[in-house]
Amino acid sequence: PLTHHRDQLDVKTGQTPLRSQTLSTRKDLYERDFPLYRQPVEVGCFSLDSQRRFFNDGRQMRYYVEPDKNPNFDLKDGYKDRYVRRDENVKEKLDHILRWILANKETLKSKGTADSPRALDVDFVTWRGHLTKLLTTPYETKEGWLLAATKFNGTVYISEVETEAARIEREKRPERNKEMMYWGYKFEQYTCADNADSLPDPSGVVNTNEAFCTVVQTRLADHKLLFSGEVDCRDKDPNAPPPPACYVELKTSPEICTPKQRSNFHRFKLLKWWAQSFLPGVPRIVAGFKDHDGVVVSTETFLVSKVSQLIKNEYNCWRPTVCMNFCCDFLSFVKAIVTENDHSLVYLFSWEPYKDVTYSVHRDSQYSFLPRWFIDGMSG
Ligand code: 0WD
Ligand code: CA
Repeated sequence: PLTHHRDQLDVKTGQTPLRSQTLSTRKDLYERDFPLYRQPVEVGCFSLDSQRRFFNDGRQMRYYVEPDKNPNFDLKDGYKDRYVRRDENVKEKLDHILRWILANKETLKSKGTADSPRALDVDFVTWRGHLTKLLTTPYETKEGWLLAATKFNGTVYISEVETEAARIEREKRPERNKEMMYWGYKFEQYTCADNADSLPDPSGVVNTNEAFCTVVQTRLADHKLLFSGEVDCRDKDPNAPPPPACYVELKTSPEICTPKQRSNFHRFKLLKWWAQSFLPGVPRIVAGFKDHDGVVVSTETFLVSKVSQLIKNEYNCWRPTVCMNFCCDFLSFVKAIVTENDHSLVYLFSWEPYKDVTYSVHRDSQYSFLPRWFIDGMSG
């Protein structure tokens, strides 16, 4: 299945190795039938409170309240005096997911074999956001990525490592940029209520430590996946379909005024929005379109299942099948490389635009990310 890896000749033997050591990201290699992607099933959820403390429940769930079609939401409101920002210097890696796995290990563990006594019945554990980056890789021209992979009890854990370029960008982020990051959270506050029968409270504090995350299980071709993603809110109708079908993703985007802007929105932004929501099976995206002054002046609902039709007439556009086939082949590539079961061993996969995916191996390094409490907790 790994036919398009670049074959490298071994310098010493002059032979082509059994499998090649890099993976191409060229779009045309992934233009084939859509791979099997099983309907994602929610197997649990967790919450992070205002102090970023973990709870194995849905206490941070919020409820979608449909805004006016032409609202007047001032996203700048509260930035100076009602904003508590999560500390981005704290690298949480997979910790919250690992906590959730530990809390639910008895229901998750498969029967096991003599080789691996009580393993999870999945091939990969990761964040949804990491998979989103993989899906969009064949179309990405600006930002590369680093993904650390470790095999433990037969499951490969994948955790992102911040690239040097991303760290530099983050540290020199201009003030205007920081404020615009707040705008997205402020839009959530205008459209989400804490209870099914209450209303949004735009006079409150925006605290980005708070999060509600779904944990889903699914399969991409022969890869069994368990991943978690942050969910903005759910349909407040108690008769709405069960999760993840009742979830709603909220987004903001600059107002579209010209055909060129519409085309760019379809070609670049909808790719990221589609990939992020398609993965966990979130069916609906509600977009707030904002003017230059940070005021949401219109809203629009996008059905994830209709996005591919929406972009069909766009010249030189992205294709869902390329995204999914690349992700699938990347996971096969990882399976072929990450063979040693060792919690202190990290295979670091790296990618830069216009290059192939490569990897390096690191033992007991700064990259090790499975904490002691997880290793011990899973063995006990
Ligand atoms: O360690 C890391 N490198 C990362 C950790 C990178 C990305 C996320 N995280 C963790 C955080 O614990 C967070 O609670 O991921 C959680 C969210 O995971 P996800 O759903 O897999 O991430 P993603 O799909 O990229 O983002 C979903 C939402 C974002 O909403 P928009 O509409 O902007 O896509 O999660 C928020 C943001 O609101 N978000 C984050 N929250 C905390 N830490 C982060 C982050 N690094 N990135 C996005
Ligand atoms: Ca969002």
